[in-house]
Amino acid sequence: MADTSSQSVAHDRTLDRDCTTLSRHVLQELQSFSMEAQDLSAIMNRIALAAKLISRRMSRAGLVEGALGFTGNVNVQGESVKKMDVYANDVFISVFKQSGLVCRLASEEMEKPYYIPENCPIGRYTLLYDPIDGSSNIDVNLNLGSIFSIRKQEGNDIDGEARDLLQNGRKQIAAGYILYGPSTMLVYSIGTGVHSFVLDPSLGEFILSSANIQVPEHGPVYSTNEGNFWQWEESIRDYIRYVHRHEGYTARYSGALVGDFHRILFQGGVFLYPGTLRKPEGKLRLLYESAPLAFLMEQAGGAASTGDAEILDVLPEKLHSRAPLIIGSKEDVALVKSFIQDRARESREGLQIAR
Ligand code: P6P
Repeated sequence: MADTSSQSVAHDRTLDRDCTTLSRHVLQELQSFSMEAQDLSAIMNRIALAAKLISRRMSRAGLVEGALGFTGNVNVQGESVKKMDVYANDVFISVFKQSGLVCRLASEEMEKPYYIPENCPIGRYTLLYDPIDGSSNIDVNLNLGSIFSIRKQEGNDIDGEARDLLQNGRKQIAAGYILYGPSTMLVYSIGTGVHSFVLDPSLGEFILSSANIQVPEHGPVYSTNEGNFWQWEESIRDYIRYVHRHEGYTARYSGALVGDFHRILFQGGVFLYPGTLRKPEGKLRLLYESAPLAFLMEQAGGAASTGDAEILDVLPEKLHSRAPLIIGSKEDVALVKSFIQDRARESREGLQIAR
């Protein structure tokens, strides 16, 4: 007969929490043991393994050969590739080998999708990912992330061009990120809310830490690289001048999207990477950076916009398409958009709104 004393109940709760691993949580959320539910649970479990492998290498980066610094190559984005970028990219490929789950992987680091032979065509899932987001932080031991998105393959992709991926973000069936910070956290959604897990190194498991995270309607943080001020549209400058002149705002910018996003998810506010003179479409990639984070933010009750359209409605023209990103609390995203709309109305009607 189980002891029902309060101490024992508390013990049971702690035990149950320690057993709420990522793979179990997926099945709990789906309330199903169907093949599809089992597939998704298995996919998340393998993503967790990738996170553990990357986290382990990062935690010893200063001590092991070949972990820090550049490879000397430039990727399809025109960015210098870090050794950790390559390692993390390969980790995500390796964890899905012999899985029968994921046939294709589309990565920031690879010009074309990678096909895992033994998993095609049986594997009907595609992983889209940024293996290391914010890799400029690795050499100075600051927070980094990995971003992932899961889609189901549509059609047979005969020519290997993966054209079925060029659909909007509402086609995602799961999305999330790993934050490599003081602790390693994994945050994900399969469309039933946003949930966070913390890696317990003593167990080697990600354990549920927060369920059904809701972003505050408004928050004090605005997160952007103000060094680009001279390259921005007037509307964005209007917004920045507004937060400079009004109390209650604070600037936070880490150089790694995942860390800035994570702060806003929990504390509220807005992250923006607008278009610039050099990059009118902005810097962030739609399919494996903005769309997965927009999926999460909408699930958490927030908003994600290009300034003109919701991120999840944007159709990518190609695998590595970029889009301006304004993401965070509903009120704060709306405030940024109001400056964009004011300027648009002004130019349409030849007005000069007093500021
Ligand atoms: P900038 C990292 O390279 C990244 O893709 C995001 O993680 C980050 O938010 C952004 O670029 C930083 O770009 O131009 O401010 O250095």
